[in-house]
Amino acid sequence: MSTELKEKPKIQPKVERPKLHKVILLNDDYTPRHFVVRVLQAVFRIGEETASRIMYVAHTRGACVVSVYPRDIAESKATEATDLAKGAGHPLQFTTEPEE
Ligand code: TYC
Repeated sequence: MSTELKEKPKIQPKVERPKLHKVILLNDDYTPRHFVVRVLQAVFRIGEETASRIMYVAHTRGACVVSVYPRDIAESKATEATDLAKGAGHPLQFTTEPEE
């Protein structure tokens, strides 16, 4: 009988990390810029300078990624921000999509 030590095959459990989802701010022609900045600050807990930069990118390019989160958090933040704007009579929209 061989006493040779055989290396055990390493079993790697295949656990896929759930994809993060992007929250995307969409531009529109009506929502005042300062309101967009305020919503970003309130819902995404970011400073005025960062919020202004994100708002300006969406304003000039049509859309801007605000942040990434696990799917349920991304969706609830997008809904919260869109509803906040709707409640104030603005058409501001946020969407989500999975990261590549
Ligand atoms: N385009 C808007 C305006 O000129 C401002 C705005 C910026 C609206 C970014 C939405 O995601 C947005 N008043």
